[in-house]
Amino acid sequence: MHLGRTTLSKFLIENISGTQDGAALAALLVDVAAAVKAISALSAKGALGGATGTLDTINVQGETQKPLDVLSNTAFVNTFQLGGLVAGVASEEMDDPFPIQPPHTRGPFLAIFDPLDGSSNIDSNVSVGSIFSILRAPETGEPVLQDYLQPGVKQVAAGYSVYGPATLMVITVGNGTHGFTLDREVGNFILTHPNMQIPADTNEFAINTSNERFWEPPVTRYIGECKAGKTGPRERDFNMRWIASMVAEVHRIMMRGGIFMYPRDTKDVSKPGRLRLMYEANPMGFIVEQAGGRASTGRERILDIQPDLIHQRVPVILGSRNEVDRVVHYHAQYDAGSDQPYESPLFNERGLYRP
Ligand code: AFP
Repeated sequence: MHLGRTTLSKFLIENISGTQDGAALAALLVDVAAAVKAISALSAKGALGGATGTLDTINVQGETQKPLDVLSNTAFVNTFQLGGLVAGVASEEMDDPFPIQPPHTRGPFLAIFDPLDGSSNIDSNVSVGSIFSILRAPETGEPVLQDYLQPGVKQVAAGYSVYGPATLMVITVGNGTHGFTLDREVGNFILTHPNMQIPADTNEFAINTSNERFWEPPVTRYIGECKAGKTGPRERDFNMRWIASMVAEVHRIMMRGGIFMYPRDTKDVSKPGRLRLMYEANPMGFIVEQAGGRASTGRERILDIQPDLIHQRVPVILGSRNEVDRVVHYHAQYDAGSDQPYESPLFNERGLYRP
């Protein structure tokens, strides 16, 4: 069923072009869509387009790069460099932020992105995606590292794309979260999911349970209660998913609810989490909150974190607000040394946490 033929461009003109920097932001998001289309075409070619396999290069994360990682990064960097709407970019695939230099024109924004999220899934043809975050650039001059290190609440736009059977873009500019599907025949993104809302409750959790022995007690408690199902304190059965592509997990949650968890664990105590704040947790946190969900580290709202490093990692617990609130409550109880049963006075008879 087509919800009409509102294109991304028409949507942006109608919804943001009249706001501060709105016209420039709308143009920037159209540029992002162009990069997404290019990556979608590359991804769809698979091995025929040289997008699979492994390179002999290692990125700043210490991860072996895939050709599609590098091709996607190039697509975004070229788009931003030629678009004249950003003053600098930062990427999962680049050690340091990259200022836009003459003869290219600088613009009023900074773009921070994970050009290809879920790289471990490329060769197995499982959905991957891109994630982006847009911040305001300094009024004048070349941006320096500190200019990028803004908390998530400062984002002016964020979004992700999913390269699956269909290619989708889901974006927010702070007035709700909206989904667009690529009509490949004409090359337009069509508004198919206006005002997305995440159900407040869910029976579905997503976590990499191979890390269970490294979890903190509140996470072990929460997942244990989910696995106990009808016979346990939650008195209902849960389902589990783990795709290992954050974009695909988040999109499933946007469509039917759920809780996604990559919590702090003791597997590598030098890393407070696996996921990166600036180009995974912050943009996804903005998108999820704008759809009525929550995004927390378990101990604080992700969008409130003051970043220290461009590739900083954080714990991520996001999705259906009543479940995220419950996990946050369990962390608070644990940190306070309280061993109250889960039916704490804060939870009503249905076991839902009431602030
Ligand atoms: P890659 O892009 O290196 O595949 O990492 C993807 C990711 O950052 C995120 O998209 C997944 O949710 C998570 O890592 C999967 O991590 P595990 O491989 O440890 O399950």
